[in-house]
Amino acid sequence: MFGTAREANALQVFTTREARNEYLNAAAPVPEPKDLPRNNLLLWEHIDFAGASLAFRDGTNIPDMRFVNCHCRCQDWNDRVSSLIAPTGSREVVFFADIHYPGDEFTITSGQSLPYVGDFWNDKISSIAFHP
Ligand SMILES: [Ca+2]
Repeated sequence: MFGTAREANALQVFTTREARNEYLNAAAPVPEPKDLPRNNLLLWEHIDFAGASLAFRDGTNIPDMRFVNCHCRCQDWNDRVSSLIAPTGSREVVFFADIHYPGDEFTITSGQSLPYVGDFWNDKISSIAFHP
């Protein structure tokens, strides 16, 4: 698809897929959702902060994502999260692949946002803990 006649009118021509992706990521970063409480941990079920979402107060450990209280209803968020934003506090947030904090884990720093948690972690988070 690269180097075709159609690209004669293109504003930008790329010789490799990597170069194109790098340009697109720099030119049009995924906008973060606005007007959200940034002192909360925010989770979404789809990439790019789309679909159903959850907000947790900074410091709220979640030992079992199968049972999340939301608007007085228990929801199953196990193996469901695809994008997230860490609260802008001083804590690190640790995500675990299994309930009650065992298994694989990854840590993000305060205020960090992930439009996509990546292929390995997509639909995999089962518990969440805040570093003191
Ligand atoms: Ca899991």
